[in-house]
Amino acid sequence: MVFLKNCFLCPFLVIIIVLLFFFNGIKASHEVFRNLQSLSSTNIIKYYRTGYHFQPPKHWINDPNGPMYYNGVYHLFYQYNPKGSVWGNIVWAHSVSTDLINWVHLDHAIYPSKEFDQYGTWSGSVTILPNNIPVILYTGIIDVNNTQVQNYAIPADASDPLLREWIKPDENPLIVADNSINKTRFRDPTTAWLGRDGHWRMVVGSARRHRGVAILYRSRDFLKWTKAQHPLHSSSKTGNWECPDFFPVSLNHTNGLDTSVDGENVKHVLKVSLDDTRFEYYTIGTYDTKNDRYIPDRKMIDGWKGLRLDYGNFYASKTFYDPSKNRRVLWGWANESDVVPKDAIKKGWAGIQAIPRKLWLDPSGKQLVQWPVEELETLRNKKVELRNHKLNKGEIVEVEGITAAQADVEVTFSFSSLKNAEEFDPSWAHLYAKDVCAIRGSAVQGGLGPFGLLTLASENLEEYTPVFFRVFKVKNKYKVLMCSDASRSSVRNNPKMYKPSFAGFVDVDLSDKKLSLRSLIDHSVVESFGAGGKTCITSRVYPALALFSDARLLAFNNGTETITIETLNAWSMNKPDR
Ligand code: DQQ
Repeated sequence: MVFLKNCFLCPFLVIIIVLLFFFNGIKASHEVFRNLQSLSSTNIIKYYRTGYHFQPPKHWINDPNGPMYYNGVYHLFYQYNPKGSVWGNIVWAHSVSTDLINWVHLDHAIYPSKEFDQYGTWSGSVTILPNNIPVILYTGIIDVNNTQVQNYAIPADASDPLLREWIKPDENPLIVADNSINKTRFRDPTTAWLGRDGHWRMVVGSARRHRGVAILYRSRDFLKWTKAQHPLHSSSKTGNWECPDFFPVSLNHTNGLDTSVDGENVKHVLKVSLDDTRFEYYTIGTYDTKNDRYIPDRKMIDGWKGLRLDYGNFYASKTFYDPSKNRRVLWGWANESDVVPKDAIKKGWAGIQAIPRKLWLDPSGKQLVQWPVEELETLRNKKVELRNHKLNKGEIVEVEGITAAQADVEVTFSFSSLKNAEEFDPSWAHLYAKDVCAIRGSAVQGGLGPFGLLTLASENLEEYTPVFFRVFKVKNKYKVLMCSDASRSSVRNNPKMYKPSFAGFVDVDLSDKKLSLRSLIDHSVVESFGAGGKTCITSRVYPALALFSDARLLAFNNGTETITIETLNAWSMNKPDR
């Protein structure tokens, strides 16, 4: 910090950080390796497979598609390569569950078979019509140039409790791009919502040059769709919008709302996935139903620096309304960080889904809050606790007695004063949180923090993934940084492995002088929820030493202010039965 003050190299540092950000090793979700995409793996490497996160027995997965609750069963479809461990040959794989935890894998629901999808069946959503028939809207690829159209599919037999077979009627494609639309950036239809005029609406992600666009369509009968004169929303310089998600949230309570709800005490959320950088952002705003436009609230940042559902490996996410528990549930794809295709082929699989999360509007109206679905707690097994444990500067404490490689840990830290918070260097003002975390990591001693957990740590701390807070002073206010830092997560010598210092700021009231953290640790994933789910970060990591029973879990403090672990509860997590 002293070094950074009056530093003539700082402008160059900032440029380097910005360049690193855009050329960060994260490749487009579906980088195409034609020679590898049908290379089936015979050997499945077990040590990075997760214990309780969703993943099929082998091969590549990406976006969650069309999640829904229908007649007592949860359905999760997802982009899947049945032939290999890199992106390609994409079908809609289909799994069902009655509790969001135990899943049964069924036959693929949708796969290329017709002229209107013969080159690909890409992402989309489900809408349950008022006659209780679920309809899938998905993107079909119709030629080698990746021309995209929007199609629909319906259950062959809606009385089959598992909806095993889906048919693609002859009216397809439902929507083709008109001349104003870039046909290769026209995909991922949302769940449709019903307006008060009795017409359906849905949006398709797209881009006009470098302006991200949510193209709005309307339909009376769900079959004939007409493009509205204006998009629902667009934003300059954000590039192609993938997997848009548009839904209402309540200003009064944490329950979810059905996608068609609007009116008093309701705000709307638009989330988009940015093709250019592989992260997502969302805004909260008003849905002007008269003009069919979405208007983000004044203080929302509608672009790269906007709010994120998750500041880590999390992409192409999608929510659905779960009427059985009156909640809105979010699914997101936690992509791999070992970005070399060779690694995926060696593993025999790639990609997992993050734990489904309940999501609602924070009472401030300024952001969303997320929390793992309560069903996850049924997997909690052996529990260990710490109470009122003090951590002075440089101290660590081990959380012993649980399976640290497959665990759920909830901790509340407290401190007696904010006066030791370090100054936030003004030259960081334009940096992303993750760049600040890269400069002020867990090993850099601070004032109030860094303190937090060392997850997936090896015997002699050669490897660890710290998840921690650091409190800064900015004028008379405080700024809380939360990091999930993969930079020391593996001693494996793979220069292509992506080991970012993921981070987000936490908008939290510190008047009670407490900060809470929950981390779901599962072999190659650490999924963390700061301050009750205000800031969420998922890291994918590949330890070489901290595997299975060799992994350790610790709490640490590397700041001058003494930190108290008020409560720490940690559980070994069971594997779901199925
Ligand atoms: N993945 C799908 C596309 C979507 C992208 C293809 C996002 O529909 O835009 O697998 O990861």
